[in-house]
Amino acid sequence: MLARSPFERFYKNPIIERTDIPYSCNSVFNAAACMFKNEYLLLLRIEDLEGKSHLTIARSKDGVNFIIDKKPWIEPSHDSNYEPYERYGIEDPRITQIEGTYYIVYTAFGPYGVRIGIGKTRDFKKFERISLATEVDNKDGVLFPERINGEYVLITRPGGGGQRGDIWISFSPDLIYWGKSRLLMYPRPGGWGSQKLGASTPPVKTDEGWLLFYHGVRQTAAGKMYRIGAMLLDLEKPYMIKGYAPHFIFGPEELYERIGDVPNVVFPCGAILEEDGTIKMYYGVADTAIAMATANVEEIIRLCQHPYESAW
Ligand code: M1P
Repeated sequence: MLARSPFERFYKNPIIERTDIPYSCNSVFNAAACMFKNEYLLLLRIEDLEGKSHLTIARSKDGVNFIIDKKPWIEPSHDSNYEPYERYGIEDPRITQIEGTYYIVYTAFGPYGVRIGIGKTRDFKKFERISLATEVDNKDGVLFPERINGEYVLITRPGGGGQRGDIWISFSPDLIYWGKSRLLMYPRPGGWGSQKLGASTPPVKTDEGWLLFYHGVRQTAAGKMYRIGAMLLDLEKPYMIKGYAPHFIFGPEELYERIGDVPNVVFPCGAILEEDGTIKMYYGVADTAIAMATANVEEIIRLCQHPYESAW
Protein backbone atom coordinates (compact mmCIF):
# COMPACT_ATOMS: atom_id res chain seq x y z
CA MET A 1 0.00 0.00 0.00
CA LEU A 2 1.32 3.46 -0.86
CA ALA A 3 1.81 5.74 2.15
CA ARG A 4 -0.01 9.05 1.93
CA SER A 5 2.41 10.77 4.28
CA PRO A 6 6.20 11.02 4.59
CA PHE A 7 5.78 10.92 8.38
CA GLU A 8 6.04 7.85 10.58
CA ARG A 9 4.23 7.97 13.89
CA PHE A 10 6.05 7.03 17.09
CA TYR A 11 4.85 3.53 17.97
CA LYS A 12 3.88 4.49 21.53
CA ASN A 13 1.89 7.61 20.65
CA PRO A 14 0.52 9.64 22.28
CA ILE A 15 3.68 10.56 24.17
CA ILE A 16 1.99 12.88 26.73
CA GLU A 17 -1.56 12.61 28.03
CA ARG A 18 -3.62 14.35 30.70
CA THR A 19 -2.84 11.61 33.20
CA ASP A 20 0.91 12.35 32.85
CA ILE A 21 0.46 15.92 34.14
CA PRO A 22 1.34 16.12 37.85
CA TYR A 23 -1.67 18.33 38.66
CA SER A 24 -5.36 18.39 37.74
CA CYS A 25 -6.20 19.56 34.24
CA ASN A 26 -8.59 18.92 31.40
CA SER A 27 -6.09 18.24 28.61
CA VAL A 28 -2.57 18.75 27.26
CA PHE A 29 -1.90 19.47 23.58
CA ASN A 30 -0.26 21.72 20.94
CA ALA A 31 3.25 21.92 22.45
CA ALA A 32 6.16 24.06 21.27
CA ALA A 33 9.51 22.28 20.96
CA CYS A 34 13.21 23.13 20.98
CA MET A 35 16.57 21.78 22.09
CA PHE A 36 17.87 23.31 25.31
CA LYS A 37 21.11 22.24 27.04
CA ASN A 38 21.22 18.99 25.04
CA GLU A 39 17.68 18.07 26.03
CA TYR A 40 14.41 18.14 24.17
CA LEU A 41 12.20 20.75 25.73
CA LEU A 42 8.47 20.95 25.16
CA LEU A 43 6.31 23.84 26.25
CA LEU A 44 2.97 22.18 26.83
CA ARG A 45 -0.35 23.90 26.39
CA ILE A 46 -2.38 22.69 29.34
CA GLU A 47 -6.06 23.47 29.60
CA ASP A 48 -7.21 23.67 33.20
CA LEU A 49 -10.56 22.59 34.59
CA GLU A 50 -12.00 26.08 33.99
CA GLY A 51 -11.15 25.83 30.30
CA LYS A 52 -8.23 28.30 30.43
CA SER A 53 -4.82 27.40 29.06
CA HIS A 54 -1.33 27.98 30.47
CA LEU A 55 2.15 26.73 29.53
CA THR A 56 4.24 24.14 31.38
CA ILE A 57 7.74 22.82 30.63
CA ALA A 58 8.59 19.17 29.94
CA ARG A 59 12.13 17.85 29.36
CA SER A 60 13.49 14.68 27.78
CA LYS A 61 16.83 13.07 26.91
CA ASP A 62 15.42 10.98 24.04
CA GLY A 63 12.59 13.09 22.62
CA VAL A 64 9.78 10.76 23.65
CA ASN A 65 10.01 10.15 27.41
CA PHE A 66 9.36 13.46 29.12
CA ILE A 67 9.61 14.66 32.71
CA ILE A 68 6.96 17.30 33.28
CA ASP A 69 7.34 20.23 35.67
CA LYS A 70 5.12 20.10 38.74
CA LYS A 71 3.71 23.56 38.16
CA PRO A 72 2.89 25.94 35.29
CA TRP A 73 5.66 28.15 33.91
CA ILE A 74 3.76 30.85 31.98
CA GLU A 75 0.26 31.78 33.10
CA PRO A 76 -2.06 34.56 31.92
CA SER A 77 -0.53 37.89 32.95
CA HIS A 78 -1.71 40.12 35.80
CA ASP A 79 0.12 43.12 34.31
CA SER A 80 -2.54 45.63 33.26
CA ASN A 81 -0.90 45.96 29.81
CA TYR A 82 -1.58 42.29 29.15
CA GLU A 83 -4.28 41.09 31.55
CA PRO A 84 -7.33 42.12 29.48
CA TYR A 85 -5.93 40.28 26.49
CA GLU A 86 -4.87 37.06 28.27
CA ARG A 87 -7.80 36.76 30.65
CA TYR A 88 -9.15 33.62 28.98
CA GLY A 89 -5.76 31.96 28.63
CA ILE A 90 -2.55 31.65 26.65
CA GLU A 91 -2.51 29.03 23.92
CA ASP A 92 -0.57 27.27 21.17
CA PRO A 93 3.04 28.37 21.90
CA ARG A 94 5.89 28.24 19.39
CA ILE A 95 9.58 28.57 20.35
CA THR A 96 12.25 30.16 18.16
CA GLN A 97 15.88 30.53 19.16
CA ILE A 98 17.78 33.55 17.88
CA GLU A 99 21.35 34.09 19.07
CA GLY A 100 20.90 32.32 22.40
CA THR A 101 17.55 33.89 23.25
CA TYR A 102 14.43 31.73 23.08
CA TYR A 103 11.42 33.66 21.86
CA ILE A 104 8.01 32.32 22.75
CA VAL A 105 5.17 33.30 20.46
CA TYR A 106 1.72 32.46 21.80
CA THR A 107 -1.96 33.15 21.29
CA ALA A 108 -3.34 35.55 23.90
CA PHE A 109 -7.03 34.94 24.38
CA GLY A 110 -9.30 37.45 26.07
CA PRO A 111 -12.77 39.01 25.94
CA TYR A 112 -11.90 40.96 22.79
CA GLY A 113 -10.63 37.95 20.87
CA VAL A 114 -7.28 36.38 20.09
CA ARG A 115 -4.01 38.16 19.38
CA ILE A 116 -0.35 37.25 19.23
CA GLY A 117 1.95 37.67 22.20
CA ILE A 118 5.75 37.52 22.14
CA GLY A 119 8.07 36.97 25.11
CA LYS A 120 11.58 35.73 25.71
CA THR A 121 13.78 33.68 27.98
CA ARG A 122 17.42 32.65 28.04
CA ASP A 123 17.20 29.98 30.73
CA PHE A 124 13.60 28.68 30.77
CA LYS A 125 13.30 30.08 34.29
CA LYS A 126 12.72 33.80 33.86
CA PHE A 127 10.15 34.78 31.22
CA GLU A 128 9.77 38.38 30.03
CA ARG A 129 6.93 39.59 27.83
CA ILE A 130 8.00 41.79 24.89
CA SER A 131 4.82 42.74 23.08
CA LEU A 132 1.35 41.97 21.90
CA ALA A 133 2.37 42.00 18.28
CA THR A 134 -1.02 42.25 16.61
CA GLU A 135 -4.50 43.49 17.22
CA VAL A 136 -7.26 40.93 17.78
CA ASP A 137 -8.42 38.28 15.32
CA ASN A 138 -4.90 37.07 14.71
CA LYS A 139 -3.16 33.86 15.84
CA ASP A 140 -0.86 31.03 14.73
CA GLY A 141 2.25 33.22 14.97
CA VAL A 142 5.64 31.72 14.12
CA LEU A 143 8.92 33.64 14.25
CA PHE A 144 11.84 32.92 11.89
CA PRO A 145 15.02 31.67 13.63
CA GLU A 146 17.14 34.53 12.31
CA ARG A 147 16.75 38.13 11.27
CA ILE A 148 16.52 38.50 7.50
CA ASN A 149 18.06 41.65 6.02
CA GLY A 150 18.24 42.97 9.61
CA GLU A 151 14.58 42.44 10.43
CA TYR A 152 12.64 39.96 12.54
CA VAL A 153 10.12 38.05 10.45
CA LEU A 154 6.80 36.76 11.73
CA ILE A 155 4.12 34.69 10.03
CA THR A 156 0.58 35.08 11.37
CA ARG A 157 -3.01 34.17 10.53
CA PRO A 158 -5.33 37.19 10.62
CA GLY A 159 -8.98 36.65 9.94
CA GLY A 160 -12.32 36.37 11.61
CA GLY A 161 -11.09 35.28 15.03
CA GLY A 162 -10.44 31.84 13.59
CA GLN A 163 -13.51 31.45 11.42
CA ARG A 164 -11.45 31.91 8.28
CA GLY A 165 -7.86 32.70 7.61
CA ASP A 166 -5.01 33.35 5.26
CA ILE A 167 -1.31 33.16 6.08
CA TRP A 168 0.50 36.52 6.15
CA ILE A 169 4.10 37.59 6.74
CA SER A 170 5.29 40.76 8.53
CA PHE A 171 8.60 42.38 9.41
CA SER A 172 9.89 44.28 12.45
CA PRO A 173 13.07 46.01 13.64
CA ASP A 174 12.35 45.28 17.32
CA LEU A 175 9.62 42.59 17.77
CA ILE A 176 7.21 45.37 18.82
CA TYR A 177 6.33 47.34 15.69
CA TRP A 178 5.33 45.14 12.77
CA GLY A 179 4.69 46.13 9.17
CA LYS A 180 5.38 45.56 5.48
CA SER A 181 2.73 42.83 5.83
CA ARG A 182 2.00 40.68 2.80
CA LEU A 183 -0.28 37.79 2.01
CA LEU A 184 1.63 34.51 1.74
CA MET A 185 -1.04 31.86 1.10
CA TYR A 186 -4.82 31.74 1.16
CA PRO A 187 -7.26 28.82 1.38
CA ARG A 188 -7.73 27.06 -1.92
CA PRO A 189 -11.44 26.69 -2.73
CA GLY A 190 -12.48 23.05 -2.74
CA GLY A 191 -9.11 21.86 -1.43
CA TRP A 192 -8.05 20.07 1.75
CA GLY A 193 -7.53 23.42 3.48
CA SER A 194 -10.46 25.24 1.94
CA GLN A 195 -11.80 26.87 5.10
CA LYS A 196 -8.68 28.30 6.72
CA LEU A 197 -4.93 27.95 6.97
CA GLY A 198 -2.44 28.73 9.72
CA ALA A 199 1.31 28.38 10.20
CA SER A 200 2.14 25.38 12.38
CA THR A 201 5.83 25.28 13.27
CA PRO A 202 8.59 27.92 13.13
CA PRO A 203 10.38 27.81 9.75
CA VAL A 204 13.29 25.37 9.52
CA LYS A 205 16.29 26.53 7.47
CA THR A 206 17.34 24.18 4.67
CA ASP A 207 19.60 24.68 1.64
CA GLU A 208 16.45 24.78 -0.51
CA GLY A 209 14.67 27.46 1.52
CA TRP A 210 12.70 27.93 4.73
CA LEU A 211 10.58 24.85 5.31
CA LEU A 212 7.24 25.81 6.80
CA PHE A 213 4.60 23.37 8.00
CA TYR A 214 1.09 24.77 8.11
CA HIS A 215 -2.34 23.44 8.91
CA GLY A 216 -5.32 23.52 6.62
CA VAL A 217 -8.91 23.09 7.73
CA ARG A 218 -11.71 21.58 5.72
CA GLN A 219 -15.31 21.78 6.87
CA THR A 220 -16.89 18.34 6.49
CA ALA A 221 -20.35 17.01 7.29
CA ALA A 222 -18.86 15.64 10.52
CA GLY A 223 -17.09 18.87 11.52
CA LYS A 224 -13.67 20.38 10.88
CA MET A 225 -10.76 18.27 9.65
CA TYR A 226 -7.25 19.59 10.45
CA ARG A 227 -4.41 18.41 8.20
CA ILE A 228 -0.81 19.52 7.58
CA GLY A 229 0.83 20.95 4.48
CA ALA A 230 4.37 22.09 3.66
CA MET A 231 5.90 24.93 1.68
CA LEU A 232 9.37 26.26 0.98
CA LEU A 233 10.03 29.99 1.28
CA ASP A 234 12.89 31.87 -0.35
CA LEU A 235 15.81 32.29 2.08
CA GLU A 236 16.35 35.98 1.30
CA LYS A 237 12.80 36.93 0.30
CA PRO A 238 10.68 34.85 2.67
CA TYR A 239 7.48 36.41 1.29
CA MET A 240 8.07 34.31 -1.85
CA ILE A 241 6.88 30.71 -1.94
CA LYS A 242 9.51 28.74 -3.88
CA GLY A 243 7.35 25.65 -3.99
CA TYR A 244 4.81 23.68 -2.03
CA ALA A 245 3.19 20.27 -1.71
CA PRO A 246 -0.26 20.46 -3.32
CA HIS A 247 -1.46 17.54 -1.21
CA PHE A 248 -1.60 17.45 2.57
CA ILE A 249 1.42 15.62 3.98
CA PHE A 250 -0.11 14.48 7.28
CA GLY A 251 -3.64 14.07 8.58
CA PRO A 252 -5.71 12.31 11.25
CA GLU A 253 -5.64 8.52 10.88
CA GLU A 254 -5.13 6.96 14.28
CA LEU A 255 -7.91 6.79 16.86
CA TYR A 256 -6.04 9.16 19.19
CA GLU A 257 -6.07 11.74 16.37
CA ARG A 258 -9.69 11.12 15.47
CA ILE A 259 -11.32 11.01 18.90
CA GLY A 260 -11.03 13.56 21.71
CA ASP A 261 -12.26 16.96 22.85
CA VAL A 262 -12.09 18.18 19.23
CA PRO A 263 -12.03 15.22 16.81
CA ASN A 264 -9.93 14.91 13.65
CA VAL A 265 -7.24 17.38 14.66
CA VAL A 266 -3.48 17.11 14.19
CA PHE A 267 -1.88 20.40 15.25
CA PRO A 268 1.95 20.67 15.30
CA CYS A 269 3.56 23.61 17.11
CA GLY A 270 7.14 22.29 17.17
CA ALA A 271 9.55 20.59 14.77
CA ILE A 272 13.16 19.71 15.52
CA LEU A 273 15.63 18.98 12.71
CA GLU A 274 18.22 16.41 13.80
CA GLU A 275 21.76 16.29 12.38
CA ASP A 276 20.94 13.15 10.36
CA GLY A 277 18.13 14.93 8.50
CA THR A 278 15.28 13.52 10.58
CA ILE A 279 12.54 15.93 11.54
CA LYS A 280 10.76 15.24 14.80
CA MET A 281 7.32 16.82 14.64
CA TYR A 282 5.44 17.32 17.91
CA TYR A 283 1.71 17.72 17.43
CA GLY A 284 -1.46 18.00 19.43
CA VAL A 285 -4.03 15.28 18.78
CA ALA A 286 -7.76 15.98 18.98
CA ASP A 287 -7.03 18.83 21.46
CA THR A 288 -6.51 16.06 24.01
CA ALA A 289 -2.89 14.78 24.01
CA ILE A 290 0.54 15.15 22.36
CA ALA A 291 2.06 12.85 19.77
CA MET A 292 5.29 12.71 17.78
CA ALA A 293 6.08 11.67 14.22
CA THR A 294 9.31 11.64 12.21
CA ALA A 295 10.12 12.27 8.57
CA ASN A 296 13.19 12.77 6.43
CA VAL A 297 13.66 16.44 5.58
CA GLU A 298 14.85 15.68 2.03
CA GLU A 299 11.69 13.74 1.33
CA ILE A 300 9.53 16.65 2.45
CA ILE A 301 11.58 19.08 0.37
CA ARG A 302 11.05 16.81 -2.65
CA LEU A 303 7.29 17.07 -2.07
CA CYS A 304 7.52 20.88 -2.07
CA GLN A 305 8.71 21.30 -5.67
CA HIS A 306 5.28 22.20 -7.04
CA PRO A 307 5.16 25.82 -8.28
CA TYR A 308 2.76 27.74 -6.10
CA GLU A 309 1.32 30.00 -8.78
CA SER A 310 0.05 27.13 -10.91
CA ALA A 311 -2.33 26.03 -8.18
CA TRP A 312 -4.64 29.05 -8.37
O1 M1P B 1 -9.58 22.78 17.77
C1 M1P B 1 -8.59 22.78 16.79
C2 M1P B 1 -7.70 24.01 16.90
O2 M1P B 1 -8.51 25.17 16.75
C3 M1P B 1 -7.82 26.42 16.79
O3 M1P B 1 -6.92 26.50 15.73
P1 M1P B 1 -7.08 27.49 14.46
O4 M1P B 1 -7.71 28.75 14.95
O5 M1P B 1 -5.73 27.68 13.90
O6 M1P B 1 -8.00 26.79 13.53
C4 M1P B 1 -7.03 26.55 18.08
O7 M1P B 1 -7.91 26.73 19.16
C5 M1P B 1 -6.16 25.34 18.33
O8 M1P B 1 -5.62 25.42 19.62
C6 M1P B 1 -6.98 24.06 18.24
O9 M1P B 1 -6.11 22.94 18.34
